[in-house]
Amino acid sequence: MRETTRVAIIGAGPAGLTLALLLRRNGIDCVVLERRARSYVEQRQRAGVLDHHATRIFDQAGLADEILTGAPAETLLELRYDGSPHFLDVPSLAGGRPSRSLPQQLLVRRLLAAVGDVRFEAREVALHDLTSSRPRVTYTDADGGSHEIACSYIAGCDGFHGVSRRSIPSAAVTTYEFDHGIGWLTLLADAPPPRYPLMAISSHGYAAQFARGPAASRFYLQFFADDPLAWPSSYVWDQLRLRLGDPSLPTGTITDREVVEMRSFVTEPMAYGRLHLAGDAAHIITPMGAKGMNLALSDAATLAAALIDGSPGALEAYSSSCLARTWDAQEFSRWFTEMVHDAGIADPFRRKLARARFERLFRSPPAAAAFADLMSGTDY
Ligand code: RFL
Repeated sequence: MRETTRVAIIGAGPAGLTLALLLRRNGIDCVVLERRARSYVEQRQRAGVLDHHATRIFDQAGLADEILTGAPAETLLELRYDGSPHFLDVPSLAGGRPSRSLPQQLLVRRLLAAVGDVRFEAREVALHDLTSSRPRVTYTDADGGSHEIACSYIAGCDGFHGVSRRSIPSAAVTTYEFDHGIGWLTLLADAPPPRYPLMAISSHGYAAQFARGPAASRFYLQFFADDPLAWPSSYVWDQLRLRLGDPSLPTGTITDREVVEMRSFVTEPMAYGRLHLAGDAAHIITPMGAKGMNLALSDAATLAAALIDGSPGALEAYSSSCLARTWDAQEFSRWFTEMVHDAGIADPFRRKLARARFERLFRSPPAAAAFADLMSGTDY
């Protein structure tokens, strides 16, 4: 089957769906191809915070009711150091710019409902003629039918393992990779969430606890040499109690366990011919600072604005404006990563630096304001 559209979007994650929604609401025709089934996409649990910059994307597009309803504004952030609590009022420090708590799977469900038509279970997606004025996408549907879509632009929103970035000749891009040398066990548990997002720094290693709805928590636990997926639940809870400095931490059924290796990756430029990459397809970042999903949404909004504008200049500026924001977030995430993990490393000099970095946040109002500005999402 052959058809035409203005924009072919590969991937129905936060980036692809936000792009599709913004384009369709502005009268631009697009087709969204997703490799997975709808039920899988709707249930994939990952991020939980929309920073203020990302919430503004939906506000400014008149989509706040559809997308943000009921998502509570974040208030305080707790940084616990060796069991001793310290609080930062991030929204106030950032000049009244609160982030909102919205689990990624709920955001994706709302986006799917607002976007409407998405083609799930699209297999063997392939991109063709990217440097021509009429690129094409081919794919096979769930029943084995072959399809070809001719379009003006392709948006590669298919995540880090997708096909879009791999369709660019390697000589046309530069990639930057960094392994932070840190691993986390991440858990979802039916355990009461903390009152405020909680990050705990200790010589036993980093731990954190965040709300995932009214009765569930996501926990993070840094691991060192052994395989944390083999840890018995009793050991997991012992370690959480120790590092969070909370001997009476309420436990619950662990519903999911995953290992996260802290890696960063950036592709430059984020475009090749008529293909534009957005979100994890172009860059990944450590979860410190919670910027992954937010960068994906910001890319989508920038790309939508350029496609709506339609001028060659707007599309040419897409990559550099997204990369500036991406590197800013990478630097913040690395800075934050060192601050909360270096208390557990062998090097005493770096342990002292990390402690000084932490204390500066509570001694210096401009330092706290700069931190809060980055947490809330810089408005550029
Ligand atoms: P996604 O969400 O990976 O979506 C890409 C979509 O493309 C589909 N796809 C294909 N479709 C068609 N053809 C192909 N060949 C395809 N290949 C792939 C996939 O099935 C998928 O539906 O990318 P997107 O839209 O760029 O969004 C990025 C975010 O999902 C990601 O940055 C965040 O989840 C990262 N992340 C976090 N970000 C935050 O902002 N705050 C957090 O607290 C946070 N926590 C996390 C995270 C990521 C995690 N994992 C597992 C990677 C916690 C975890 C555990």
